[in-house]
Amino acid sequence: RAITSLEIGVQAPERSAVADTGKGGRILLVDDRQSSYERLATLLSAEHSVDVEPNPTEALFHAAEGNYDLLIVSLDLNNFDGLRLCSQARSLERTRHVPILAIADAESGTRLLRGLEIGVNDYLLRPVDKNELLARARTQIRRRRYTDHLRDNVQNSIEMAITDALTGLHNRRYMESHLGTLAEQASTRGKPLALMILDIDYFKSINDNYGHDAGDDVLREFAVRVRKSIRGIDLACRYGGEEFVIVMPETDLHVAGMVAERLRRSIAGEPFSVHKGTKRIEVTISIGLTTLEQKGEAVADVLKRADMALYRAKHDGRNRVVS
Ligand code: GH3
Ligand code: MG
Ligand code: MG
Ligand code: MG
Repeated sequence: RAITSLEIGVQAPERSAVADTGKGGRILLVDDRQSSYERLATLLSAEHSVDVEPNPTEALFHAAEGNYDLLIVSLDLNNFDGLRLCSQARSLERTRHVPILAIADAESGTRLLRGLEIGVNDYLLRPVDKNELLARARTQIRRRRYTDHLRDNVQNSIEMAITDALTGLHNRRYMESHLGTLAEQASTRGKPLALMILDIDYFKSINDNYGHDAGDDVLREFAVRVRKSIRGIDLACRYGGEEFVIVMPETDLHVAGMVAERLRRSIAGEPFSVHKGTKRIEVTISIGLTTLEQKGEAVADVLKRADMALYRAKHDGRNRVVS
């Protein structure tokens, strides 16, 4: 059954423009008494866009799907316990952060107290006063937007701290903080772990001949091709200037050798576009490959072995995989 939509009045304005007013929110009103929800929806729609859902089971579904800024729940629903909806909304990942404003009869003191205990953010007693309703709704919506904003900022900071800005791959710090864990997991589970170091051949001459920007273009396009060649559980990072490390859990030397060879060919086989596609240049890479040799082996030793293999790949003529 489709949601009862009482979108009376204004459309929700642009989010950024109203971030500090608490107006223009999307509200889901859960109430099964027509006289009550019609009045509340009409009052709220002076500032917000309002959907009404009389059935709490349906309401939970809509709340999870609908990206609401606020749930307003009547605690004196006829056919269902509004408290149960509130507690379910608090436990679902998709609705956990959506504020809840409860509406209750003056006699519902115990239920209200219980509601506040399970995470209802604020409440109003009937008969609901228009200005108080709008003020409390705005406060909750404003707070929600602010905490969303903070959460986004924290998320962005974390991503920036572990990502290489030029290529979008993980950075060296992230790789170094995870390699130990991956090696331990491989050891305890008795699974192989492969690691390769990739280095672009004569990269300095790309910079010298075509400019630093062209060098950056090559690094970016290189990262795109790396991403296409690896699985989701593999860890690819930019280890240094034009040096990359790929860690492949549950991968033995034979399979890793095939992946490395495929990657080498994907680089050498298709020239790289630089200077906005006006110029194409041939690029090759050398790869040093190794695997975790014994349980509990130090990751520094694994890296050293891969680096020695890379050195031999360079020495033997570049554009090759050595293990
Ligand atoms: P080899 O085949 O032995 O690896 O030779 P190479 O020229 O690739 O190696 P070398 O280590 O001599 O040069 C690497 C160059 O990479 C030097 C440095 O200026 C350049 N480089 C490092 N980081 C960046 C970057 O972010 N952008 C660009 N464009 N160049 C970079
Ligand atoms: Mg070098
Ligand atoms: Mg190089
Ligand atoms: Mg290098």
